[in-house]
Amino acid sequence: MTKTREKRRSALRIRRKPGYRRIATEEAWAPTEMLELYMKLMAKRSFDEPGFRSLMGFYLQSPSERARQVAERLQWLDERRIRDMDDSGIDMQVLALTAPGVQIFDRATAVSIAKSSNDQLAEAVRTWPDRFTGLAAVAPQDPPAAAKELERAVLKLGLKGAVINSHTHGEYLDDDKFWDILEAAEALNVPIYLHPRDLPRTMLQPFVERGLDGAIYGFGCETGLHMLRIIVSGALDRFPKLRFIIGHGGEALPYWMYRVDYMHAAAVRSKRFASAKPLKKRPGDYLKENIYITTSGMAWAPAIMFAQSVLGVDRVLYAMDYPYQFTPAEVAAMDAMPISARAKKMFFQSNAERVFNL
Ligand code: 1DF
Ligand code: MN
Repeated sequence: MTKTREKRRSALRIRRKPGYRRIATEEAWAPTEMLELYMKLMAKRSFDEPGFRSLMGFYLQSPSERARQVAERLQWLDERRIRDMDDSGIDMQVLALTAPGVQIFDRATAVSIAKSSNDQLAEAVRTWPDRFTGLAAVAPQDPPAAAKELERAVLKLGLKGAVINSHTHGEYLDDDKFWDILEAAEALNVPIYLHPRDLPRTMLQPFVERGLDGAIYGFGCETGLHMLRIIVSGALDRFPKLRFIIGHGGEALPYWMYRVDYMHAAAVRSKRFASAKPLKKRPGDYLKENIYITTSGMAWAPAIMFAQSVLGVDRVLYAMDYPYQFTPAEVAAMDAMPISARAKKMFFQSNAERVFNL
């Protein structure tokens, strides 16, 4: 580390040896070819994906300096990224293909870009094994191919799970046509990181009218909904060992847990909602037993401590959401959280080691 970097880091009071490794678990990257394909799609007038245009149009086409920097950093899978990690006290990143990943593409393109991006990610992990690890991209557009790719990525490439960027062309993983993927993840004993993306057309309008369709609120609503759909569908009764990870403080679900449990039981009892079906456990039990949450974009001690108190300190993991929220100062704030040294090591290090089998 150069003198100025060392100074910058100490000005932020990020301790060099805090007594744990800081593992950031929702860190985004993008192959240049994929961003080029995004640009090509957006150049087509017939490409009718307003949510995607709102999101990726900003990062790839706006003159904003922040957008330009994010787009550039997404493509760094080398020393430049490691320098940012050093500056912010991050020892290791769990990398995932940025949203919406391959899920915006047609089936053939999605299958092919998932493979090539997993190969590139695995190459970076091989080069810097103590700094990078990663999750496999898969194409839900082709569930059997996605299951096979997950198997290849885990068994041959050493990746640690799958990332699925929420809906695929407006469809959700609770639909049993996607269950090849859930079955493969359970059999391989790897987690699925359910990450937000641009809203489907069916949800977009009321959010976009007030600029709420992005990470400010829309992402959380849609991804929380997706996770809850999976829970109430019974998918986790079918795949009881399957583990999901959701970011952003659990997309508000821990806060909702009491009400969801109450209302789900009431709905099943009263038969008022034909599609509310009985489950083996309460919805909140799946949240506590099948789901882990991360703190991407939610570096806020009260929310984190609340989640730890309802889910358990073993289920809440640190994430930064680099480069979208490259905020070195949050690391110092998280170091200073008023929780025990043991809980802090679990938060930054050992939960991630266990969940991702590092
Ligand atoms: C944003 C946020 C974009 C997250 C992301 O991927 C993303 C954003 C396109 O702020 O526009 O992953 N996020 O996870 O909060
Ligand atoms: Mn993210």
